[in-house]
Amino acid sequence: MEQQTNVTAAENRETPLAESQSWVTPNRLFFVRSHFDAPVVAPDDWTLYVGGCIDRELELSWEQLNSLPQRSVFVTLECAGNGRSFLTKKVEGVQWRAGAVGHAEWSGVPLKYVLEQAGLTDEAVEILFDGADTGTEKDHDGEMCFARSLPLEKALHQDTLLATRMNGEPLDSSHGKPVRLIVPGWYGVASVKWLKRIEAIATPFRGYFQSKKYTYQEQTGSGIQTAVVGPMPVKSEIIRPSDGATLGIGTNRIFGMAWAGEDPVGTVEVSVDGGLSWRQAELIGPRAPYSWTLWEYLWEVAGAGETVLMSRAISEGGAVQPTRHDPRLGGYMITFSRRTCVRVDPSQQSQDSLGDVRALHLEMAAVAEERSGLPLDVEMQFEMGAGI
Ligand SMILES: Nc1nc2c(c(=O)[nH]1)N[C@H]1C(S)=C(S)[C@@H](COP(=O)(O)O)O[C@H]1N2
Ligand SMILES: [Mo]
Repeated sequence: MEQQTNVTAAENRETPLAESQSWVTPNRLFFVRSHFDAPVVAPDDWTLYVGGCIDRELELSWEQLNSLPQRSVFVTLECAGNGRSFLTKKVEGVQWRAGAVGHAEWSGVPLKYVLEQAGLTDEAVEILFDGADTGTEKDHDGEMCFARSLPLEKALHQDTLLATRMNGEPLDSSHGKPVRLIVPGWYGVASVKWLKRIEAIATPFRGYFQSKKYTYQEQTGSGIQTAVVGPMPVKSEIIRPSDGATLGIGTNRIFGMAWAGEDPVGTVEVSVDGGLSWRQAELIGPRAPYSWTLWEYLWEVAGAGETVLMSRAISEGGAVQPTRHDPRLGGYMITFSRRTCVRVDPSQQSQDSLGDVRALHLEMAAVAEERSGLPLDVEMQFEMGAGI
């Protein structure tokens, strides 16, 4: 008889953005980034150990965790290496195209309730999170688990969750079943999956995924320093038309999404002349902290030719998406406005219209209705920093 394994193979898979219609990415389409094989952990066998600089050690069971108050937050999760294949100077790592990003409603227990139960001592400076997945990397000696830390302020924020559900469904094994961390507004690497251990630590963590990988160079007053990938900067993507597409004379719809880390998106601008001039796009549907916003621009095309489309997002706080990749960022934080080359064929007619917006609203309403039937104990507020 074949031996039963307690892992499923490591997997990296993109969200098919070109087919995106909705504000929420369906679970089955949501990108996956796993460095090691995914451990298979049943909720009944799961416990969460909490130790380190705390007053009371805890070992929480699945039931104990779920008896704590719950919260839901809509969050865009993006891998810090998303878009790496678009860099002109190749950098090692997964050669992602644009799809290592997705947007979901995450539900679970705010981490702060568990940390409050444990009681942080004055020595604690960071909270360290261990996943149950282990493996090796070629530039590291021996086996390790996936581990990352957070500064206290972010760990204690009410929206930082020990998440057990994704779009109302229990987490599946690729996304961290049964419990993962969700760190809203930060690159995906902070949101440790298959969470099994939390430790309050007295010195900053320098583990593999925090000091060897997921770092970049930063210019400071005292020279160049190494910084750890954390909050996501502002970024937008053109989803349709695709690069190399042929369009017709008439109205052509340019559609995409934009996100700005902890900030809501303020505005999105579109250029139909390779970045010489910019016009304002229309934002569609909800605009919220941590969440991407869908946008569109109806482009009236009178004549044949080839041109370059670009989009540029500006956060509510005024941060502007860059047009170039800063080489100091290496293979991470790839947010520059990319060029979408299109050709207008004078023998074709285009009649895209805002009718699509209505379809989108109907679809979002249907998702909301379906969601309201689920036994979610959620607090939803529309204030800054409180999800949507
Ligand atoms: N335990 C564990 N957590 C992890 C990872 C991992 O390999 N192991 N990958 C991280 C990275 S780099 C990203 S981008 C996100 C991806 O989350 P997803 O697979 O649910 O989309 O999970 C993060 N959490
Ligand atoms: Mo990632």
